[in-house]
Amino acid sequence: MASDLGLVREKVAAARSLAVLTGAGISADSGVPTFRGADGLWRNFRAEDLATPEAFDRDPRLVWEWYNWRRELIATKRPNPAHTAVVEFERRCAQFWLITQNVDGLHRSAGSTKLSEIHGNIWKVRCTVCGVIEDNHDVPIPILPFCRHCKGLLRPHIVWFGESLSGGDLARCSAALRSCDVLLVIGTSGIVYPAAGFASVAKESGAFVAEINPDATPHSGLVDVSLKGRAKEVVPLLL
Ligand code: BJW
Ligand code: ZN
Repeated sequence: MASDLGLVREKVAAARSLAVLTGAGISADSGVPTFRGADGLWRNFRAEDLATPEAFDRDPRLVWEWYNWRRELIATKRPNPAHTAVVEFERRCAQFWLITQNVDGLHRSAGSTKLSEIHGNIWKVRCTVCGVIEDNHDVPIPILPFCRHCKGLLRPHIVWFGESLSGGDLARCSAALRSCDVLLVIGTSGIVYPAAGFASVAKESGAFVAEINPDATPHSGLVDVSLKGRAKEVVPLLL
């Protein structure tokens, strides 16, 4: 681990273009539950059952109650040293891009500015009728919430299963993955597409790819180095 750590640190320091992909594991160290695994239950619901357009059409109140519960929880959480280290990577490397699957906004709170929140943001709402997207930090949000412009039903501005990611985000991420010298993959189970394919894209484009995760993942076999450990302990050591 010590020599692997040194190697990744050297690669990061020498990178002219650095990309970082994060998942729920980086926020687990701030106290935000992950989606999967032993502690990975969101109040006894599986993301696959509630995070779908069909679930929202069927029972928007239930889905909004789930999001209210999560907004209440996330509102009390703060970025941890791994989020702060990612901000420092951005400051040090001229060509930097952060791709996060997390919707909690903790990377932005920490100070990251060059990022794609590819699954959206829990602090934004979108009108199901006129499509307007607005910041909304109400905790709790009134159920059901309606658009102040057209009175249409609001939904979380989040990418649910079966929905497409934004084309702009995908293009930006693809450019970063194809051009980076180094990709750090932090705290993701690597099973939700398209993000699950991002490490392969970087690897096939010649990048050095390192994973930081306490557990093995589908990425572990393809990356150059797997650093086994918690994000808040390992990522700051890469500075
Ligand atoms: C730590 C740690 C510590 C813990 N430090 N690490 C078959 C094949 C391929 C694709 C599909 C398929 N069937 C369906 C699909 C498509 C589907 C998909 O991928 N499904 C898979 C489940 C198979 N994908 C989609 O639908 C996407 N859209 C799309 O592809 O459009 C085109 C299309 C549509 C339909 C069919 C085919 C193509 C959209 C995906 C949107 C996902 N959104 C969610 C929910 C958002 C809801 C919300 O948050 O409110 O986003 S799913 C959920 O998983 C959430 C996460 O961002 C995402 C990834 O999870 P993540 O971050 O990896 O978390 P965990 O919990 O899984 O893992 C945590 C990790 O941290 C673990 O490894 C721990 O070990 C580690 N860890 N402590 C470091 N301290
Ligand atoms: Zn509207």
